[in-house]
Amino acid sequence: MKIVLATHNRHKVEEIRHILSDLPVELLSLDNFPEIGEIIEDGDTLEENARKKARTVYDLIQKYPPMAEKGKSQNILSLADDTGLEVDALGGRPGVYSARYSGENATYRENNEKLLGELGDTPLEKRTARFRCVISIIGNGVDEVAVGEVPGRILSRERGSNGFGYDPLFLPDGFDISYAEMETALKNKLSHRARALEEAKKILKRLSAQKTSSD
Ligand code: ITT
Repeated sequence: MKIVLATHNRHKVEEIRHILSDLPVELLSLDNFPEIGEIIEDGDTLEENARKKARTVYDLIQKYPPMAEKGKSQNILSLADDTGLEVDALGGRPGVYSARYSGENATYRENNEKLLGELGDTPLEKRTARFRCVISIIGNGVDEVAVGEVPGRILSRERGSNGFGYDPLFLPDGFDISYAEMETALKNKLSHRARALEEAKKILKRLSAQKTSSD
């Protein structure tokens, strides 16, 4: 079975590759399909966006010459995630708008600065938040969703330089280091994406068993 990771975010590709490395599947990324450009994420929910990304990529690769040969695309799935940071003191924002919180094409730094500004001097105990990751898996007759969440708090200054996005501001519950202060292997073990991918793995194992029994 082949799985195309429907994301242009190289940090995500690395995380997902690492976490799925024990599955007997071939992982392809959008680097294998250079014609596929940015996909507009205009859904109202993380699930809508994840499904749109996975569906768009799945439909486009059907037309891609090597895949369009009869039968080749039967064995392929597309997997996308959409992730949001939900901050309780901000009524759940930025949530589905996490990528463009401070405007279209915002940098990670600009988004983090906006978050710090909006939270102002809110005390740490009231800076509760969660990362929520929704994964969509689309294939021939397949449309599945897996979800993973990690609760935590938003720090009052950036800490650490690993990871990406809001990692330097996120203190997961049960830890006194931010996501960005963690070794990659630790973040990959406990993150929202890791949790969603564990669920996704169960789905992929079930699909692969069904496929084998119908071959
Ligand atoms: P794709 O849509 O191409 O997959 P993206 O970077 O747009 O990549 P999302 O829409 O899923 O990713 O994520 C929205 C934003 O949430 C993203 O720009 C980051 O700022 C942040 N984000 C996502 N996953 C994160 C993580 O593991 N750690 C920190 N921030 C994250």
